[in-house]
Amino acid sequence: MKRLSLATLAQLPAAIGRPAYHPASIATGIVHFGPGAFHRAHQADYFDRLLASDPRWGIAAASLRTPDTIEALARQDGLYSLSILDEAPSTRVIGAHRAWLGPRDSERLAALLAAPDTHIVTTTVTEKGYCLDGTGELDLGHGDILHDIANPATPHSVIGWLVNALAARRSAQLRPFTVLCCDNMTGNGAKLRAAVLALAALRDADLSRWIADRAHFPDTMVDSITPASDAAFLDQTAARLGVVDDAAVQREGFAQWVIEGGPISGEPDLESVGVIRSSSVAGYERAKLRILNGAHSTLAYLGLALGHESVREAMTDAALAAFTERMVRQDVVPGLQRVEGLDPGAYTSAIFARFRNPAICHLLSQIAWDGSQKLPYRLLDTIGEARQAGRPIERLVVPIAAWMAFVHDRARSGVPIVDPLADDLLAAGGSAEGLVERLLAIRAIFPPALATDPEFRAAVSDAFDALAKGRIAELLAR
Ligand code: CS2
Repeated sequence: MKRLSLATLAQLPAAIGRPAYHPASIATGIVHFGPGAFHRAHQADYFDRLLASDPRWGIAAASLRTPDTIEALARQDGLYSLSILDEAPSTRVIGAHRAWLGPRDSERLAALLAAPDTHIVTTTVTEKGYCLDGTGELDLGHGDILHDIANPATPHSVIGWLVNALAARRSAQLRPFTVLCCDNMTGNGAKLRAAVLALAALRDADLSRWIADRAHFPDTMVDSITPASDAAFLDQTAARLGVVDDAAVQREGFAQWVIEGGPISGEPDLESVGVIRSSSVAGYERAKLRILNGAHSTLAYLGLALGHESVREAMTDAALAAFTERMVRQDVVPGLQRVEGLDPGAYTSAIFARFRNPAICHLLSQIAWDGSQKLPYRLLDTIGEARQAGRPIERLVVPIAAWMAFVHDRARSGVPIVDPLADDLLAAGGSAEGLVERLLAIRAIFPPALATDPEFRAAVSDAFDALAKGRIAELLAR
């Protein structure tokens, strides 16, 4: 079978959408770090629609670690298909990527980051890619950061790349680019900015001040359920397109991108393609992380324990679905601040409806990855605030205990855990005796105030014991 490329684009079936611009004639205005499925299905979709009216916003995609996606894009002239899986499914080809840079293309990447036409840098490197410690600040003991301090011109981390590129722009008397962090972290832009300033300050205090004064790192909220592209999906896509597409992605119809504040001069008009510019991104971000992602992680750890594979399957388990929804409505929503234009009740209902989308098979095991990085934003912040305000936590501790039981199960069975702290987790999770205390002692996950709170400790231990004794139904009835 032939492959998707500029040469085969014209042969695709009529039902497949294609770029409304000529991919070879667009300019590069965006550099993106981490071209995984979420970027290709979300930000690239917005830029693809923008390119129909403004050819300045092609993307250069950089992957600092894994070359697979980059190689697939290279084989396909940067083209890939996006399938929207909803009541009326559709597939269209995206041609927004104009450069694809792997771990060996450092010089080209540095040149693109320093180019006058590069106005925006976007990132989806997952929570762990920012090298932050348990308090959300740059971890100066992280191997990549130690490397970047010693070798500023050949960085390993995205933080090092941003500092180096901003230094080059300052030397060339160019404006800094705007950095849009698109990962699921509370205050994502502010955290990335603080990390960049911290590393820049170690190199040159004036550089750090220049970045602080001139560069923008708005907070963003990104949302669209994007299951990983497995072999079965790639086969179905090839059948639909009539050509092979190794970089194909799928997502639900719903997508949202909220960016803090208005655009500054020179930035693309993202509002024209549906991006929301808001002064209350923090509120949107918190609601999304705590309701959608918090419920996702809850369904993942409890659902896997109950033998379910996907979110939609877990949602057919009446006890599990009802427990998760009760936890969100009664324990998560009361802790959220009011956000203009966002009704938490209706928002929650819409999210649970999305989880039931029969066209999407989103694996719980995918959501269970990187629990150590996700739980703080998704559940522990809610629990910490609930304790301070005297709200109940008896339901909120159940997913935390379920994550601990998941770690224990993996440690006993020898099935690897996908998590940057996997070694620490497996070491702590071997024996059930004292496991809760050992995991609570990991400072990169549990803030001291929570880890030493007797009521929280007792509630987690109690829920973990119940899970260990197979009394999951009792917990779900809470
Ligand atoms: C999921 C998210 O994998 C996960 O942990 O919770 O990727 C989720 O699907 C997205 O944040 C939805 O916007």
